[in-house]
Amino acid sequence: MEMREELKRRTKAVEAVVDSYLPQEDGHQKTIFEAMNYSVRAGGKRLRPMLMQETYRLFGGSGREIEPFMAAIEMIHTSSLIHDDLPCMDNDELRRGLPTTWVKFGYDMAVLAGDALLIYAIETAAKAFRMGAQAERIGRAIGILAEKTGIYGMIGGQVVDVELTNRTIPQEKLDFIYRLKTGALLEASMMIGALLGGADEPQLGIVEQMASAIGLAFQIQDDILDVTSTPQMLGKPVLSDEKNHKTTYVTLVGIEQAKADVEEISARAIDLLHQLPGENPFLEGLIQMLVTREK
Ligand code: GRG
Repeated sequence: MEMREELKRRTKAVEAVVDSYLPQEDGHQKTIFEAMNYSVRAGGKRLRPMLMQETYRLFGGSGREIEPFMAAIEMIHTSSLIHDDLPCMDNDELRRGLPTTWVKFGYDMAVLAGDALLIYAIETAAKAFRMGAQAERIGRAIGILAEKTGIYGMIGGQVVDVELTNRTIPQEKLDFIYRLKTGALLEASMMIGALLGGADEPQLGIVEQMASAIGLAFQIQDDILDVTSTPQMLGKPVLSDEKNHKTTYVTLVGIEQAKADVEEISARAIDLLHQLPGENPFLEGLIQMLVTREK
């Protein structure tokens, strides 16, 4: 399989699914629809819905009830990016090569667009109840989505990250931030794919550990790229961690050790993948590509 070509093809297919769940841009509240759609359609790797769908396929899933969840996870991810870019957080003006939502629509509308996407994601995921006979699994998947997004997941991680800005963070706290802020949504993506694909409890546990390792390797690679890449390549400013006086994995252990750790952690993720039944060579290739990515 030519991974790059296949990745392009599957990214397009995932994008079509996500797009089909976005709101129509009419009515008195049209501005919020425009801000939501602008932010989701700005591009991005569509990694979370893709990991969700591929994990679903790994467990033999072949229905359509996964699709509203694919859209929902991308909406939640986008809502977090909108809020992360705000002047009160990272104060970034460029994201995915385009003006950030607050630059384009104003601070007030960007706050609302983030809020709107967050709750519209749940409204969207609930549409799965009308599509499949797995009501119990769908209910549980919505629970996972909320938990991994909220105070015990991404938002919890962001809170510690914001609180510790301008301070030196010990490794143990940095691991906590990465596990929650970045890892939790990847865990939700892969766990929901596994759950709706038919995984049992022990398998779900392995998927959670695998996704957590992918999240950690992914975030460390993000730190590496912030130092080694270019704005053209990333579609956002580089050296933003330094600008924001942030402790990162790279500032703690140095660039060479960070690169070695990415390799080791991603090998652990692949080992866990091999413990699961079924085969999905594309998923394996995707995990490899993610952690060696250049953007
Ligand atoms: C409103 C739900 C909500 C949350 C607010 C701001 C915040 C709390 C959380 C920030 C979480 C965050 C931005 C974590 C960083 C995760 C990360 C590495 C993002 C980049 O992901 P990519 O590379 O981006 O997948 P693309 O653009 O490809 O989609």
